[in-house]
Amino acid sequence: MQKNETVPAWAGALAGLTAGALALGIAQLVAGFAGPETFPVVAVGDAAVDLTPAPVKDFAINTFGENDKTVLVGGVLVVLAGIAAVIGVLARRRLLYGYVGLAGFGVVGAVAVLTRPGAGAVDVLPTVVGVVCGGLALGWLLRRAGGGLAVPASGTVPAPEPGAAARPEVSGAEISRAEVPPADTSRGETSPPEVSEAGVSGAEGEEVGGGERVVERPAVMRAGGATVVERGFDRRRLITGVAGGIVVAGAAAVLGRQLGGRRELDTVRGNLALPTPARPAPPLPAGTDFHIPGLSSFTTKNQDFYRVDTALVVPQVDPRAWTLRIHGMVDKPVELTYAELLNMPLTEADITLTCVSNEVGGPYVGNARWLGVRMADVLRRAGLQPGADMLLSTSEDGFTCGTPVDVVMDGREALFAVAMNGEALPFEHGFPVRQVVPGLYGYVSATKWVVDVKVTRFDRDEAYWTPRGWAAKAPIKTQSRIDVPKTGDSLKAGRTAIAGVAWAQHTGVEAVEVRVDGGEWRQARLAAVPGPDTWRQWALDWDATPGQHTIEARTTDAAGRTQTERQTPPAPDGATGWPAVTVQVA
Ligand SMILES: Nc1nc2c(c(=O)[nH]1)N[C@H]1C(S)=C(S)[C@@H](COP(=O)(O)O)O[C@H]1N2
Ligand SMILES: [Mo]
Repeated sequence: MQKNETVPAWAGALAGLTAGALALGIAQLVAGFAGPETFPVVAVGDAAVDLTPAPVKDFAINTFGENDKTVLVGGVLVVLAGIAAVIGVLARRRLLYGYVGLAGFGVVGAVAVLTRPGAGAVDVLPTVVGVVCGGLALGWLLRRAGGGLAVPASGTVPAPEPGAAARPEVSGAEISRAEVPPADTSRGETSPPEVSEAGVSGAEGEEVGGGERVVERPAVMRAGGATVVERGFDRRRLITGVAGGIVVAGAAAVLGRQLGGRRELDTVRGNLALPTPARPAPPLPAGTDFHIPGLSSFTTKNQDFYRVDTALVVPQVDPRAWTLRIHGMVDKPVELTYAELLNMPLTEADITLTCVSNEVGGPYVGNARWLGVRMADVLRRAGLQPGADMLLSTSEDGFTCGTPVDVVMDGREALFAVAMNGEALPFEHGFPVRQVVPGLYGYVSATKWVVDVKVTRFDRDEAYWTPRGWAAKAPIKTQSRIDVPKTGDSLKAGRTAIAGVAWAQHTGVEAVEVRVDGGEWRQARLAAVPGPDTWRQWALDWDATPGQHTIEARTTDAAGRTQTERQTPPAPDGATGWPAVTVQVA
């Protein structure tokens, strides 16, 4: 069958490259679930390493050193790109050639994956899905570049049928008035179109094999009563298609890498053996928890712990590659690996973390048992210079906290924490290392995924939230929260519990008082606490009488300061006011 190639070679190459990129992107995405070793490029690279004669290998290692893997994968990609371009050029002639080429790709990839140690049949999934998507993309792009278009014999274009599948002859071509340049139609009328019965039957016969034609002059074929005009090369539609394909390929690859990295780090995190602390926390005293239904438990489970950060995707930090750098106004800068950090004496402590954005009565507060190295120990290694008053800590994703030096050095359990409630930090809570400083709001102290601490001065440096309208220094304000009953609850008249939590970190909660409908303040009973750095449960029995009632609470800290009644919003340095709930009693 005669083929007219008007899609230029460069366009075919571009379509081939895009299809190849899409195949790899999708393969990477599927490999994100199936495991990084199932990504065909890696498998081919590994196989190539195994098949390479020793002298060549030695040459590569000597020449490229630690980069030899990168060079190898880069080499595989360059070869793949070249082949993909050739496949695209050939596919202009017959799409089938393109499919055969891509299938060849797939076979090589699949063989490489399957011959890796421990491979199973499902490991070919990334390769297969990738190649299929690449094939679909190739056909779609070449059709876009020069596809057919159905027009009735009169030469006018039918309106699009929404949702209706196009006839096989025009599959892939968009039937729309706007898509037909007026010149095309007139050209089709002035120069008698080629009417080719053979072409029609050929097209039908080749449908499965992908025999779409790409012809130069608009050709008209009669097919099933409709007339098909095949247009010439359409550069704009090719380029937009290529751009779309590249975007999808890139997004799939990035997502796949994210998923894959997460999977691998899950294993690393799960296999970490946490050292026993040099200073273990004593067992919790009896009676830290009243176990009243609806009352926050003394220790917040990791999966229930509030999460606040600026990270759109949770940073994936490999503890094997992690280091912590202490520099700035220090005698000698220090850089610690994860193993070195774990070799230092570890401290365990119960600490309640609070977010400055927490409204009165809000959920952004939680209490956990943290394990970590005292920040003071690490800082003393570096040697703090006089005049330094700020620790500017930076997370792996660039977030920063500014923490007062005197607070961290005053003996409290300010930690570079590695574990939370007996397990390595969850990714969301800063794995592998985060800061926890009792008494300071999270945004000025609790850097997750911390990698760098610059010892500096508040008059020289600014942390992330400071130019955004939040105070540079922000000790946690004494607060209380009523957990039961909740606003809007309907209660039965009679004895009922009013209970909640209260906090005054690093000072301690001395008293919580409760009043109903603005009446007398009554002392709540307080649960036990291990120290001054955690919240404290409180409870009071109340003889509820029918009607609507408002319950308020207020906390007094161990220094005798009662939380203020004055209501202020969270910005710039934490909300104030008494918590209140309103309930109906029947
Ligand atoms: N890297 C990083 N660390 C961060 C933040 C952040 O946005 N990025 N937010 C801080 C804030 S505002 C709070 S309140 C605490 C919350 O810690 P959590 O998510 O573990 O509860 O983390 C702090 N550490
Ligand atoms: Mo926060």
